[in-house]
Amino acid sequence: MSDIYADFTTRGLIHQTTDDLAPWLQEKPRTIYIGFDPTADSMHVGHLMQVMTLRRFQQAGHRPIALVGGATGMIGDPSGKSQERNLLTVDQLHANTEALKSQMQNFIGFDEAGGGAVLANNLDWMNEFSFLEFLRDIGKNFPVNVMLGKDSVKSRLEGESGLSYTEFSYMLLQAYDFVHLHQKYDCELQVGGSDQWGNITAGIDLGRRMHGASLYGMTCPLLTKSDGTKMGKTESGAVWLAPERTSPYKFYQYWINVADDDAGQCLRFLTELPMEEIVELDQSRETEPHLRSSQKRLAEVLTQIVHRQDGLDAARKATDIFFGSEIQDLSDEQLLDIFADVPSVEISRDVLTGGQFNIVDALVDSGLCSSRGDARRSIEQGGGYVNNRRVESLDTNLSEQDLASDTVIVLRRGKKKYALVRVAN
Ligand code: 545
Repeated sequence: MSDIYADFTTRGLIHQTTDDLAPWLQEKPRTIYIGFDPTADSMHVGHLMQVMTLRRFQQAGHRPIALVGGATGMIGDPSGKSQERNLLTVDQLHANTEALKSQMQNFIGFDEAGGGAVLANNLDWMNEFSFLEFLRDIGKNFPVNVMLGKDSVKSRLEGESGLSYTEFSYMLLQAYDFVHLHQKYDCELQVGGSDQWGNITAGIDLGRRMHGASLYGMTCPLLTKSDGTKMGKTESGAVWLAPERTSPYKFYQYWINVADDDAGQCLRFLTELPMEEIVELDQSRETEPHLRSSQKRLAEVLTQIVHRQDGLDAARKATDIFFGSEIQDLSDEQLLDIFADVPSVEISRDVLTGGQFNIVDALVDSGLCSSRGDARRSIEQGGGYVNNRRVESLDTNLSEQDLASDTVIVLRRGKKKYALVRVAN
């Protein structure tokens, strides 16, 4: 088996482990799990690292279990949270669970029947328990003083907001999952972000107390930017993995714009590129930073994994359009996504069908030119464009043929200043 532990180490993917896992992972295929609570209907960039970690285990010949926390999501993990969470409704949790399960399949080839990777939902076994049974069989194994020593609890008790009995109990549920997965699938290792250490070790203790089992734990560093802030956040919110929430183009652009200081870490933590290539890219950031080779490679490989080849093609096409390639065969949605931040002017369809909207007026009305004189000069100097095609004459009137999609015409002045003409329906 390939030395996956060595690969993790060189990539900086290991924060803490309970044991020296290197020989143990080399010895034979192991079963490993990571849990994801259905707090949303999609993962975002912050969770990408963990799914990629599961994938790495699978590619190295181990068996991953992706657990979606239909039960734990009902409660809410206090780890890393400074305040009590609001409970999600049962309907919401159900919808989120289904969405996450289908998203997981983009990353991991599940084949439980064939002895391969497993997609599990802890509601399936937690639903079987009565409260009394759980307290008697599981709760009895948890000394409260140990629970009070966990970071997730300690930091809450020290802070202002405290925590409810409900969230206090969360670690019992996650601990029991580990034991259940051990019994059912011989799962021996739980992985998570560094915030999960307390819950992982709670499961290890429970397994030993209940069954004398030897279980292992490993945490990864959390993905943060060099300035200490969270990776995967923009002004407009999180960068999601679901294309309905963050388009493949926006996703691609996020990586294209990653800071040089963060690119090395992203390449190591998130991609499957070999270390030799990553080291070359590190060098390229030093000697030829203007090429932005790291960012381009990151954007390419991550968009391809998350959005497949189709998504990558669409993202590239959109990027080319933004840099001036001719616009055709796009939808309103795609164009509005590419040109989300540019000014626009609305006209009625009659004006367009009547062929009365002169290009000079269009450039002024859309805000691209300050006056008709300015617009005329622009066109005469070859700096006026419709759908990235140069406007040859001042007499050009916009017509329905100029629609690049159902309702959008794209105007450009000079190299990069864009505006949209939108037809009101
Ligand atoms: C539940 C039951 C288990 C084992 C684990 C869990 C979930 C765990 C937890 N994990 C986080 C999480 O975030 C929401 C995901 C939405 C798609 O809360 N108690 O569920 C994050 N996790 C990945 C990493 C993490 C962690 O999914 O472990 O550290 C983030 O990097 O916060 O039996």
